[in-house]
Amino acid sequence: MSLTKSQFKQNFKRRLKDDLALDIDEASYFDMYKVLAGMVKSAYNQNWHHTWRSYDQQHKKQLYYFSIEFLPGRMLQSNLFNMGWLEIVKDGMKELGVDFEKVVEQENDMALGNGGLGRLASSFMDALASDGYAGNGNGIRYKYGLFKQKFIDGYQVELPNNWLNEGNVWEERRETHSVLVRFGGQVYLQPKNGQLKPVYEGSQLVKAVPYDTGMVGYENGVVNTLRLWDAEIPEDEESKYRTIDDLRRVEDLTSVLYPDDSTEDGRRMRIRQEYFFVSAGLQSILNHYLEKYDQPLTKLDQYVAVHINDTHPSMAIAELMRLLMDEHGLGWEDAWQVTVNVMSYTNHTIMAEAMERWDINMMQQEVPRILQIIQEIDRRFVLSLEGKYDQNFINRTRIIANNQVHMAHLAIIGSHSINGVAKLHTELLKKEVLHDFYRLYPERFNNKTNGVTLRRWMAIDNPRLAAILDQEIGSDWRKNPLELEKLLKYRSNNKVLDQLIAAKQANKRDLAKFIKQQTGIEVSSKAIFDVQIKRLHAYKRQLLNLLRIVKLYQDLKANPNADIYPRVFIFGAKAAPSYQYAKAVIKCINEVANLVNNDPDIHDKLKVVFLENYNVSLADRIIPAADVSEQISLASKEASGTSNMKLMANGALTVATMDGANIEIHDYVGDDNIFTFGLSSQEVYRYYADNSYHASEYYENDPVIHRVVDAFVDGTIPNISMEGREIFESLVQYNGDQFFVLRDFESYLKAQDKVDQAYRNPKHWAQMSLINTANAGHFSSDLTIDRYVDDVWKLTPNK
Ligand code: GPW
Repeated sequence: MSLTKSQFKQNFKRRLKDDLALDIDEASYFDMYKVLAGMVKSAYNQNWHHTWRSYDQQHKKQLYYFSIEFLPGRMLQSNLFNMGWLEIVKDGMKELGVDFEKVVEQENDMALGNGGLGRLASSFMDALASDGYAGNGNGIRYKYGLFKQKFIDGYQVELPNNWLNEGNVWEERRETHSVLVRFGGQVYLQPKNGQLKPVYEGSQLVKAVPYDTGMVGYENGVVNTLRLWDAEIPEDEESKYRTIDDLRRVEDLTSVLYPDDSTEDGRRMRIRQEYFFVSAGLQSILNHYLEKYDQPLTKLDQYVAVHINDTHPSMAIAELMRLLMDEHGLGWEDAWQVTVNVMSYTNHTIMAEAMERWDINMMQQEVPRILQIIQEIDRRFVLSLEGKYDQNFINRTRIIANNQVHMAHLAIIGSHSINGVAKLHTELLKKEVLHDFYRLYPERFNNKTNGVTLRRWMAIDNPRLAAILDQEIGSDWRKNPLELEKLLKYRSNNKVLDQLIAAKQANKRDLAKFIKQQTGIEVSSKAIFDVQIKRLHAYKRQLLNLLRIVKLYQDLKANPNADIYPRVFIFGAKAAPSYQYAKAVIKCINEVANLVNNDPDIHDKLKVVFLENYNVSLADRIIPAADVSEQISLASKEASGTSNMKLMANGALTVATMDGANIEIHDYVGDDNIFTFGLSSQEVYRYYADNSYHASEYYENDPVIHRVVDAFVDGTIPNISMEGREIFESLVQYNGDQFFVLRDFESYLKAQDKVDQAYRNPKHWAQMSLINTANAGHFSSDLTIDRYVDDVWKLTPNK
């Protein structure tokens, strides 16, 4: 896909004319975006075609990554970059007098995910293609992506995210690959040719239409497929859709992404969504396998791996059983063996409330045949344990209990591999949360620490840093991330350290400008840019950060000359619309921001900036400019975290609890290049065991905590009477402070004091920062994918 600058300029102008009948000076930025994206797509379509043809011809084993969320963000720059065109296009646009950034900004984020889980799925798509593996995505083409967040009077307001309204240049509707998915009705089993076959009454068929998007590998000619499904009424079933309700239930299947992160609100529509994309995906996999690979289904596991990203796609286990038995005539034992060998499962949380359990009656109504099969899996599972394990053990591990279907149990029993997403997380799964299953299937458990797309977060988003790296260690780190370690040689090289300082300064100036534009707030790029970007959740403890800001404010009010290094606190976070506590925290952060930013006593010492609508493209802007990365979840609660990795790669220093992947970051960079604090996960578990944590004691006995917590109810922070009360109560009520905010407060303050001191020595700070960047290669999703490929999916790379 080679292209020279003059070719690009010529083609671009010609296509503006051919496609839109416009000269460059008549075209809007949106016109230019569409034309440029169109050029990109026609250029990779050849390779896309090649890629799938070569998989089919070689009968290559293919992975299908099933995920109810994908979060690629904007794709124009990443596609250009992966094709090796980005620099040429940037230069060419400049010569044409076009502001390239404005063109880039025309693209709506593809925001079909909530947070880390969805972003991980997309970074895996990039890594699979870039490492040259046959790995495809399977998901839902939501009409509305994750809601747009606005702040009105400091409150979060959710607006619909109609990302498709101006069309989506990247996708391709593949009508001929449509399949039918059955919902509802009654199902009976009838003997037929020596097998029991289902007979359906009163069920409804929905047409699933795939929309495919090319997943372009980095400079290797590979283009894999992300297949997202839309729901339509089948042409010859129209007579069965009589009521508005019937119509709506089909529309709803793909209309909106559920905005809950880590909690399950147990909605009927969600079950239908899950079954919809799982059934459609598996049908299309089997159709393709039978047609193109022409092998018996008993060998499916040699050619197909299906990965389920958390439990949302776990009905895939029962659906594959159904297809193999009902549609293709396999017996239970054969089908089960194939299914377990094909399926693998990643768990992303230890929090019980985030574990999906579906009401059995709801499943009976929506997916009766699937429930039947799950009941049979459960029956056989129980049978296999009887006599070997006691009744309690069986009741704890079986899939169906108390009229609920426990989806994680289904996922574990039906998969050959179960992994956590960071070392600690996997250990906790084995020792605590899934211990019973670990006893049953120790060989199935393995760890796969998450990774991130360093090419996006460093090479594309932080060109100033990338230029320094290229000059000093060469540009191979893009393909081989561990090359970043070569940077360690320069840890005492003043020239390099100065360049790093200058690059960070310039990035901070860019962000400061953006902040001014978005919020009107003036921030100094000389201050420490202290960043916490992630979903708003109690366990992630944005409140801990906020309590410290309130303390600094009180300190400065009491002593305006207090020696505090100027700091800008930058937040980005959405709260699930139904999550009242999280929304109260947002309101409080916004009101503290108002208070602090407008108090003349504070000068420039503290600024608090809560940027609206945190999403991938906002992360693209914030991350290169961060000095400090807040990773302060209560130990044991954050399965991995991934913003910690992106931020360290960009040279931010981490303030970290020993949680999730922070522990591994700490292991790589060493104690001196990270600021750790807080309880360990063992200490947290000990508190649980003896029930000995009482937050009120910290409130009563620690005068600093007392004063800070009181600020939420004594009028210090204006306009938060309800929300301040809610936060206050959540902390001090009996058995309050579920996430040990007050317990970790003092230790957090100490860690932050060290940050404050360390930042005063710019050279030393730059050195620590360099060490973080140099170690970030370990957290590349390319390497994570290599480990999945070797241990779990057993794929071979493409030539
Ligand atoms: F609850 N994660 C997420 F486990 O973003 F399903 N959404 C979710 O619904 C869940 C987990 C679920 C996150 C984890 O909280 C984070 O620690 C992890 O880094 C990320 O998934 C990717 O593994």
